Amino acid sequence: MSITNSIKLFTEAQTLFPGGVNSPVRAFRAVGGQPLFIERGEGAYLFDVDGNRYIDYVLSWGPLVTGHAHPKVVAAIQQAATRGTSYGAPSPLELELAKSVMSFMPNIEMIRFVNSGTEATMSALRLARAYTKRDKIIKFDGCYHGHADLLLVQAGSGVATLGLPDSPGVPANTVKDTLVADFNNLDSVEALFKQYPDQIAAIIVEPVAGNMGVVPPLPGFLEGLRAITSRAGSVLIFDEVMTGFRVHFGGAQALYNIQPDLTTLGKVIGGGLPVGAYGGKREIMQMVAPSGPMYQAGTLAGNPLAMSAGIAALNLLREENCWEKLDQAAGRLEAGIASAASRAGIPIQQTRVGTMFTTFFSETKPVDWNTVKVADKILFGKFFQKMLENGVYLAPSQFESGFISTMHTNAIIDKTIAAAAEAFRTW
Ligand code: HOZ
Repeated sequence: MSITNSIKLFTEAQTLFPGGVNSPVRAFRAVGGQPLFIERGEGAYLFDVDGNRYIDYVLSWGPLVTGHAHPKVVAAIQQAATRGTSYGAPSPLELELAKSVMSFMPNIEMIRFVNSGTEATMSALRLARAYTKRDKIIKFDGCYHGHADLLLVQAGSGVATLGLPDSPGVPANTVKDTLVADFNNLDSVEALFKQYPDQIAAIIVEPVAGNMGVVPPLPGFLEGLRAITSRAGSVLIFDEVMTGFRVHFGGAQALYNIQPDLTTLGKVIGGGLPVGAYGGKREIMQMVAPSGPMYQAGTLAGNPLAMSAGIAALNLLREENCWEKLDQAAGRLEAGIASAASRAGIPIQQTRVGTMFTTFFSETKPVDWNTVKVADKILFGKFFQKMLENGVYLAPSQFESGFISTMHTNAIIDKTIAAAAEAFRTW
């Protein structure tokens, strides 16, 4: 497999962009080799600039649940573009996407569209602080909620991938009210509420952790967070930027039947265009300007192209009634990789919830950051490279999630399983 053109482009990119990329995990630092430069995506496939084809399980880090360049999503974007690319004024498209999102997630009574998941989480936390008139927030070790200063504390995703001790440039004062608890450990949460009575504005959680690799919540964990926050008068925020429409079309809140106060979204609801959103209880959302005093704004918020792509993508999910098919395809992949590893005597922990999955090279069941970080990153890198050689594009980090789309047919899944078997056979 030649990647000559990617090599040339990466050499130049390193003179233009820090590390040659515009988002750190893309640089392949955790898996060796160098990033592939992509020419186009189609269905379940990515094509690089050297003409190599890969089955794609990154899917733009989650958004592309209907695959690359779905004709209906593309048509929606094309039609929208002919009517102008941004108005800086309300459009009917915003109402349509809002109502569509709410039909999948009825806990969202009011919503505000923003441009990224980072914007969504930082705004939701500002809102929770405004609503409760408290300053402290709790996040979980290994969870990642975007790169806003107040959340870059013991974060997953790129921060964990690069082994960074969080980020310089974040003033100590900005994070002095960010408390960290252990995922799946209610005692660690209770201890913080005991230590800071009446001071905690919110808990923000990835209800299925995806940014330390996929780590499902243990039974009772999310229920416990709901009970603790209700008792303490704190806001429970489900960060469903990744899990929304991914662990279930109604997100983790539908899958586990928990009612968060606020939800943050992104990825799938933009159909592959940049978007984010936060929403939830009307009483809380009415604090947002201009109906209330909590200020948050955005020039491109509610962008007509992003709204149109999101509407088309969610319509496809609704019309095709395809959850079962997606879930089965992901289950087939999960079982196939697990059995290929077991036949080769290679210990892995294969996790999956809905369409999100991770292969951990570990003998330890992943339940939190402590049990995740012991996974063998070198072996993951080896697996990643072997899969790539066999035409399968996985997330280039042990601490990320893989994703499936409606374009991943059983035949494509079986090819992936065969690639994994081949990788393990030649281990
Ligand atoms: N933080 C993103 C995934 N968890 C990575 C985004 C990217 O590198 O494109």
